[in-house]
Amino acid sequence: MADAPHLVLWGVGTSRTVRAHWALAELGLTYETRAIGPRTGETKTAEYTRLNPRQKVPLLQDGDFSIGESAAIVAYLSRTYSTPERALIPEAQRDYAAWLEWCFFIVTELDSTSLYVMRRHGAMGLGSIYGIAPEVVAKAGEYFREQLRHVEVALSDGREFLMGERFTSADILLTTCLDWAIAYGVGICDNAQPYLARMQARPAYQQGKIANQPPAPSEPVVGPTARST
Ligand SMILES: N[C@@H](CCC(=O)N[C@@H](CS)C(=O)NCC(=O)O)C(=O)O
Repeated sequence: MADAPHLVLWGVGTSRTVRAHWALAELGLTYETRAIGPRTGETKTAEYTRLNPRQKVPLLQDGDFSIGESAAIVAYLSRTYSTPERALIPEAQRDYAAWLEWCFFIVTELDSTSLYVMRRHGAMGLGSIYGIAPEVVAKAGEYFREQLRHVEVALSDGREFLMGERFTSADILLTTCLDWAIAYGVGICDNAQPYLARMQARPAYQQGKIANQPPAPSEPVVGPTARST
């Protein structure tokens, strides 16, 4: 029998890291978590930079193999560890192509071009680093809504999952973007609401959310050594 895999997932606390935690739960895999977070300095250590020169989370180690990019991690896990009962990628050639299309669309249009632009340039997000730009944030929100039309059309036939009858990793990517959009006050289309509720009800979604929680901050120092600033 093959040895059990030694999986280590780096990263917690973001809408990208939760994708990997959720996929690991869907596939029933055991893994270790290195609970590092963005903008804590933890992605910039020499040890982590050797693993991921991009200094980003999430990153998965599988033995001596490492892979970054949340969508790629989820796809790798499914290709490597799926079983007939638990698979996140369709096999048939055209279904596979359609799955790829959804994954690229979600990570490029909904995530990077819309929601992440809002995060980068919002006063509550990373605006202090990348520049506060209210007009850009508003336009990115509008763009998200426009692009979401493709999802609205797909879901209009009452399908359970984005690709029809089978849950795939595209559902993981889309759900995390819908959660993110709601958190940013960008409305989502009406038929995405029951879809989102179905995804959030999945036990693996809930396990992934718990695993993605950052560790509680350590107790504040009290007494004579405490600093008040
Ligand atoms: N496209 C990448 C984005 C990864 C990314 O930007 N991660 C952010 C957190 S969401 C990060 O690690 N930032 C590093 C830092 O700011 O320290 C993915 O989906 O994995």
